[in-house]
Amino acid sequence: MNLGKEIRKFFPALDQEVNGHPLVYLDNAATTQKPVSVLEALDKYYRMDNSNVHRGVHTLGTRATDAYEGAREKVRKFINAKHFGEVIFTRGATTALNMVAQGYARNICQENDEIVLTYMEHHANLIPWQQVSKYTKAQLVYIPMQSDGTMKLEDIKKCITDRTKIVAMTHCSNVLGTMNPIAEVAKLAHEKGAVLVVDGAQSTPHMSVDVQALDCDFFAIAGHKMMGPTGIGILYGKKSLLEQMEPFEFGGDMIEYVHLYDSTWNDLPYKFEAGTPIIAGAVGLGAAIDFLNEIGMNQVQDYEQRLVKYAMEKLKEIQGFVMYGPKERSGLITFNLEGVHPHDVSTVLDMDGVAVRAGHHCAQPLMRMLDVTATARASFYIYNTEEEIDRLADSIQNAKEYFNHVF
Ligand code: 7TS
Repeated sequence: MNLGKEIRKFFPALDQEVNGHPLVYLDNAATTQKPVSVLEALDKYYRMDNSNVHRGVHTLGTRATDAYEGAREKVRKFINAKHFGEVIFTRGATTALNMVAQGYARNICQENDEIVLTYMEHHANLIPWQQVSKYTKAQLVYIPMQSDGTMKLEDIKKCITDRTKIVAMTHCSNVLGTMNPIAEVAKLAHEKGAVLVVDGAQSTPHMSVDVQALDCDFFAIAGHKMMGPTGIGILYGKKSLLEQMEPFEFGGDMIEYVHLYDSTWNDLPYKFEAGTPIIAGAVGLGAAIDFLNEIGMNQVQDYEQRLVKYAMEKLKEIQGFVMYGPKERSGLITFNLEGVHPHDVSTVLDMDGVAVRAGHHCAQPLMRMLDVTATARASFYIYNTEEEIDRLADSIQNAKEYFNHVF
């Protein structure tokens, strides 16, 4: 299947006009559009199979359970997890990271221990660690960052010491597009007996992820950023660590035996899936994975690399265009236009039907490092085209002229 123009027909939301112009959707790092197959999988589930899972022995209950557990197996294969029990369905990447911080790190960290972080973390992989630090008195240590938004391996190495208990790092920055060397960091962390928690929200939709090859200990995924529905995410964890980890929520399905004053927990992964799980969300995510598998993740990454390189060349020609992040990056461009507030840029772009995000992108410490309060960001996916990037460039040029004229 050809990406770009040809694949767009599978995404109904792309086929609309916004403010009198064909929509150019470039806010894929926030969330992606959904193909018909995902919409149909959700529809079919609710129309035909809707039932609770792991409970009734009736036919619909069995179908719903098969669909839910079938989706888990699709995720397991997609990220190459070793065991089925290592794939836990969560509400999103944020929940997955909070589960590790609260259920694992809070119990193993003590005063004088260190939690190593980067300046480019999304708040979802930052605030949970601040909370662990407040509770345990473990110190937060930040790895120095270069002006292009990358980190040197030697700096990473220096920060990971015998005191390090946790290294928490994004695989791919949602602002800079920096792709971090997770497999190397895993080696450094493990040499010091530390555990590596990876925020995979911005990598999993765009490249092939193999959690065994990366050798990360925990890995968080957001389903809605890879064409799945909202409200579904994944926590991957190594079995031995998940077995040590405390449940995040308590109630039905996560128990083995319940007594009046104490209870024991179910096996993995159910120990971490209290209550009625996100059944339809998992089924939708399974359909999104089928769609991505049909394309192939290497093709996805190659295509997005082509798009981002084209966009970088095109946009740098605009006078006053300031781009943040390294040359080698994932498929997004975070930028400012000299003299124009990014919210104004995105408002003018929206008038031309071009959707980009403006703001701090849930990375306030990084904004301070870049010495800005906010930026605009265009982020690409498999259905975007070079023509759309031309529209983005024209619209940014319009914004520049509009504001230069008005002020
Ligand atoms: N981690 C990273 C790197 C992210 O980019 C995001 C969301 C999350 C975690 C949280 O994911 P959630 O699904 O649990 O919310 N990032 C963005 C963004 O860049 N613009 O909107 C949401």
